Amino acid sequence: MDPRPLVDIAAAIGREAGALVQRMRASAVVSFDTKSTSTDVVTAADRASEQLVRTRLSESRPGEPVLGEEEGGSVLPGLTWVVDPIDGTVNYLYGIPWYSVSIAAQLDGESIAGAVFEPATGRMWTAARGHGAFLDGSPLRVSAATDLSLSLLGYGFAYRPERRQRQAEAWAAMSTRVRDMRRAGAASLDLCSVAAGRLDAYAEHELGRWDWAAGALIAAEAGAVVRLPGTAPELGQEATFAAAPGVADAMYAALAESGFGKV
Ligand code: LIP
Repeated sequence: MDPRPLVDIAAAIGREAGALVQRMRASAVVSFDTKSTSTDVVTAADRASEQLVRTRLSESRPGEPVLGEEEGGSVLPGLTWVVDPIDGTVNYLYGIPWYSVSIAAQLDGESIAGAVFEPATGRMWTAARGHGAFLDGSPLRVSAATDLSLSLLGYGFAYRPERRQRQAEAWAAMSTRVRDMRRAGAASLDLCSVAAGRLDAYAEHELGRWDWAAGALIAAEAGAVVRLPGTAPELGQEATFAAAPGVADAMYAALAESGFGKV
């Protein structure tokens, strides 16, 4: 299957859904509910975005299953669309312009096409498996970093307070191992940042498939070493990891030594 037409579909729908969430952000008080904890929010825009994406996919790819953060679903054998209607919802709620609409096509659970759209800037990140990664059509390549102590690490926190305390201890231990650290709040864009060399590495626990499905493919197609949940046992079963190849082994080992795998 040539994945490139699927990228075009994901990008077109992502751009339309992004325009919707941008209009909602600009024109209305953002109402929200909470999910797993009082800080795990979902806005009316999240729900409206996912409904639009589902409608457009049913029109362009009738009968293909969709797994979305707000309405659920399953990854089935064959092709499944994986959707995060707003990745970086807290940023969106606070008006911080670092959030995305992330849409991926997965074949038997593996991403083959992905588009991550930034509504606030209009930037479009894309990748098709085996065909490279792009930002607004320009090729992406990870950084040439080779020295862990001069690397920039992206990270994140889970929503549950008791786990955040343990994660903070691991991040504190990492802070003396790297140049610096960034917590930007949108996993899909953190993974795209690794693809663009804006981060040398990124790691986080408890991401949903919708958080990483497109961004991890973009990072991998840009040359990153990518370890998805269940494939990085030293970092914990729920860990997502991506890094420039020159620092990947050292970063992975440092995260394990810092207790990242035991939080
Ligand atoms: C978010 C991720 C972020 C993580 C947040 C949250 P959402 O996804 O993109 O990396 O730290 O806890 O999971 O909920 O905004 O789609």
